[in-house]
Amino acid sequence: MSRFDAYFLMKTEDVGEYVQEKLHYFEDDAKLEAKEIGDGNINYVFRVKDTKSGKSIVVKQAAEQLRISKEMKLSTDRGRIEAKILQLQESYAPGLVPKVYLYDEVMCAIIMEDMVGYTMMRTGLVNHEIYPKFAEDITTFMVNTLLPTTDVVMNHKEKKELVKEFINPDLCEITEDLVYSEPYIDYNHRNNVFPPVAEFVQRELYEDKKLHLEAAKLKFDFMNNAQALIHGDLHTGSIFINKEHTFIFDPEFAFFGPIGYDVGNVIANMFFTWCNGDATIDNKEEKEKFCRWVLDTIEEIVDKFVAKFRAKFEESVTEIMAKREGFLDWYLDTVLADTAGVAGLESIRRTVGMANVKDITTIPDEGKRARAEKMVITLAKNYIINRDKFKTGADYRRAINEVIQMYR
Ligand code: SR1
Ligand code: MG
Repeated sequence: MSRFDAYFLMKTEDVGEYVQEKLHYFEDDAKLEAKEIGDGNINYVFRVKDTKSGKSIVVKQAAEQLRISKEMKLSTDRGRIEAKILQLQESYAPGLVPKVYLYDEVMCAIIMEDMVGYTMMRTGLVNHEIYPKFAEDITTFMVNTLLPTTDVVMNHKEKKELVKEFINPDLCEITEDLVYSEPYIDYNHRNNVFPPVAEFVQRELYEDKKLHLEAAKLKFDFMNNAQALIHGDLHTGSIFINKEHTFIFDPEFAFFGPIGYDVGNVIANMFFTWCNGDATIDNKEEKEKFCRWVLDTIEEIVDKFVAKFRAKFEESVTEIMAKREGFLDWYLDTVLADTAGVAGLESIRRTVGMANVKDITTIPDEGKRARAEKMVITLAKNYIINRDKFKTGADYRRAINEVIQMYR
């Protein structure tokens, strides 16, 4: 009998003993220290370190109540989904996700590789760090993990089996509410609207019926387009990075959904970074350098994604009808339209919805923050309404430059 034979929410003082019981990773005489390092909205994340050898490991435990709101409850099955998808992603994109050492169904905990020497990307970006390899790594990750799980490549029966395993109703419901609905109609009264932009939000989001219709269409795409096994929450808080390499983690929102959901999330979150740099860097050259890198990266992400997607499609397509002339162009066009639509929805929800981002909320000057929020929302509406027109990195750059000019 062990005290870890029945679920309870661990505290820092439990985690060392827990790891020693479950895994032969540290020596028996290791001097273990644990620290809670999670800053997400949902789970508890501990780093356990042996002060004698310097080795460390991470334990992520799913609680029934969310950190962001004790009233929100979620099935702890998300831990199983996360452990399973991390193992699958490791096989498709080796080295780009942390290694899973163990998933414990009883404690709903994953024991995984500690990404030592890496920083959470959002934190690094808010400190205006530049990551030259990011566009390369993130596009490799997306293309290599997404395309192989589509019907273009995967055997259809095998894919249907995986769809069953990755049914993720509780976490999908969060996205359906927080991303696709509440930013337009605040029916749960949990939007966080920055008071200086309240009138703007009222007019531009709550009263724009044309926008509501487009958000509704995209919501039904999210719910019904089981295109690929997506990460489901690919923002800069789900990435650990340094100047040489990138790790993508935290895929607990994974399910079979539209590829554009992941790509759009990355693009939207990079523009929050631009807003932060533009509003908070005092030194002119430094600001120009950082902001230019962000825009170059957005452009590169789109173009590299398209190029790698085309190449991998050609090399790995197995489905007989998907090999017909013109299919790849049509298929990629739908992915790119979803990408722009989701970039818009993610931009809006992180600005006015329940789960905001530090890039925007830490802008200390009220006027600059309000300007940033208006820019994000204006750009986002363009992405959503004109989503069929965003096909290249240059299309994004043009739209971003237009909005920058508009708010000069
Ligand atoms: C209630 S959870 C709020 C948000 O945090 C996660 O990272 C997801 O993005 C979710 O929408
Ligand atoms: Mg997360």
